[in-house]
Amino acid sequence: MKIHNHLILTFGTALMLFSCGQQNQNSNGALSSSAAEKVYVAPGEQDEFYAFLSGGYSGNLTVYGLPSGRMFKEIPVFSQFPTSGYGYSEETVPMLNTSHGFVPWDDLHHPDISQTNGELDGRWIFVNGNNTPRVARVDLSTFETAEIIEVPNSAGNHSSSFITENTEYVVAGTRFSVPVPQRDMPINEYKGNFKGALTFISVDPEHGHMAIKFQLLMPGFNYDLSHPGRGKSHGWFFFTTYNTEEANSLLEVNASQNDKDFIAAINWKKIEEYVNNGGGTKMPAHYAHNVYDEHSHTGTSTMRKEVLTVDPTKVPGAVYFLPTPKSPHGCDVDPTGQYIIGNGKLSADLTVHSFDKMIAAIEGKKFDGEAYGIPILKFEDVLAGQVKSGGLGPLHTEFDGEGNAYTTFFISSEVVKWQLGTWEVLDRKPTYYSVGHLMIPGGNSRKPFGKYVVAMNKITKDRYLPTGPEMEHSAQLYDISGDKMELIYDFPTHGEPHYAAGCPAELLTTNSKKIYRLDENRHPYAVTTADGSKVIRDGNEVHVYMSTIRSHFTPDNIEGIKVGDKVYFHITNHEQDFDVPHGFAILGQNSSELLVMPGQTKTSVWEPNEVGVWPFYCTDFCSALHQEMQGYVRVSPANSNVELKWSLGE
Ligand code: CUK
Ligand code: CUA
Repeated sequence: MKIHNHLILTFGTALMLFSCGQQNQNSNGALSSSAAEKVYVAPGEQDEFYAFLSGGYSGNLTVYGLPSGRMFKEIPVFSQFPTSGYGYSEETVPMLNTSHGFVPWDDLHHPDISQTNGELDGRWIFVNGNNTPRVARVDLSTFETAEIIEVPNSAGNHSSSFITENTEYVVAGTRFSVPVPQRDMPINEYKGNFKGALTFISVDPEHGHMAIKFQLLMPGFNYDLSHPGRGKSHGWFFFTTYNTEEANSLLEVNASQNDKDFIAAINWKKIEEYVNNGGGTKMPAHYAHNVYDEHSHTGTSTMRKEVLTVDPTKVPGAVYFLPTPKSPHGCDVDPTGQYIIGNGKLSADLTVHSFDKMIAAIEGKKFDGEAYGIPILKFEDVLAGQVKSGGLGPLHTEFDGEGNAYTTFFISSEVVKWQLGTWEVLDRKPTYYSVGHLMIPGGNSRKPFGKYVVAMNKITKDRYLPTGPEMEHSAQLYDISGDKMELIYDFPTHGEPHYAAGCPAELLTTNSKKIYRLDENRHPYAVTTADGSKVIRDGNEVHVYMSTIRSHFTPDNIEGIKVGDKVYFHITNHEQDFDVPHGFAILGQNSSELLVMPGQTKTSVWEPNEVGVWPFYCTDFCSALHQEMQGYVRVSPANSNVELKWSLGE
């Protein structure tokens, strides 16, 4: 066994050194016909699982099927997306509003599906925006972004957006500590002065609406990743830290000085009780809260002015530090809630803490000093065990629900399977190459579904036909139903996936929305009847109330528009059939097309700057007469007296 491990490690090391060349590194498994059968989903058949992969710097979330690796959809969240008009249409622009103005991009890292009693309930998926700190909620009945809340006093919202086991809270921990409140001060006075905000955002159990409940103002470390307690540890949340040195320059050296950093254990129930009893300090803040209404098909952005902050030293018994070697990245909790795994990225060993031991040490008041008034527990007192992995650069761990854990190793490019409790390494398989996160459907819950691991790799190189200097990242699918992992498939991903979340297909298909009901359309500019179309002038603003049905726009001829007008096309799609959107685009429009779902209303603004007769058309091939789905707008000089009129079929 040991020799076997060594052989594979050498192989992995060789890959690191020589992987720029062409090699045939397919294992027999990936080429065998049984592997092909395992991933083959025949035409017309459907996948067993959904997988939601973060899109990283694409700002979006992508939806795949497992085991086929087929991409079904890209859901725009933090980025403008011309495919649907998200972030371009008047209704969706407010979703990207922030205290810094309209920010049409972010870096999306960690999807997490809502839970009830520690099991996936498939209602929503939460994602974080890393750069301009935000948390979004995507509705899994519509697969659309339903809400985005900005996180004040935070920077690099990375230890996010993980949820507690009844979706009581979604967390947002700051990667970069910053002055709180923000102010003009010398950077080299960081140490002792910057703060790291851990934000707990409550989630309304019925509608999912988010609100910042409190922000815990922690010492100025970097809060990297987090996971909730579950089962016995429900009520706690765990965050890895690095840069406990509080360095502000050349962190690759200066933040690697301490032998151990910490996992911060937060008893959020205790803090919740404290704030419910009037604890905490209200601090002026400035952050956007954007909510999309499914009936008006419109987002609204509200600026919030205040946030409740909590000083951890004021709530005894709520916050502890667990020493963890060595600049830990991933912070993962097993399905029972007993084990908290810290992946020290500069260490070969994985550190596993025991929840029971942590509680015993707290009760015994066995502390090893404190940091900024927060008690530090003794490493040996909380340690459950160490996994002598033989790998290098551990990043993230997931669980199969059968007592096994799977950890990714970035440097040695592999996934290592090990056993909880014995800490014994059971299997290891190479990844191609340099794996970051991995995902098992339900792997971050009390009830993982096992069966597959998806490894999300940072370097693609020779896996696919070259596409210039830039290659899409590559995911790899392993069958984990047997004792040994088997690599069965590669598929390209979009953007840079970090984490992912997966669930059985039937959890979502039963509630999946097919149309928006026209009789429930509450959009102020909707046209809900066949003869309701009109064009209204209000100064130099013109509102076109337009409807669509296969295969025409009503109206399709408009005259009396003038140069200098601001023309709002409010398009209502009268279809009430599944999968029949219509699109809208007009020549010279300074935004994207619209894609309007059945029963929905969407608005595009056009400011014509030249006289002429300008065509518009439907962008989605909706019927045999789709090419006939077109119209004209006549634009006259600013001082013209051409009368406003509109028609269809005249
Ligand atoms: S991070 Cu990307 S591989 Cu943002 Cu979860 Cu570890
Ligand atoms: Cu409507 Cu094409």
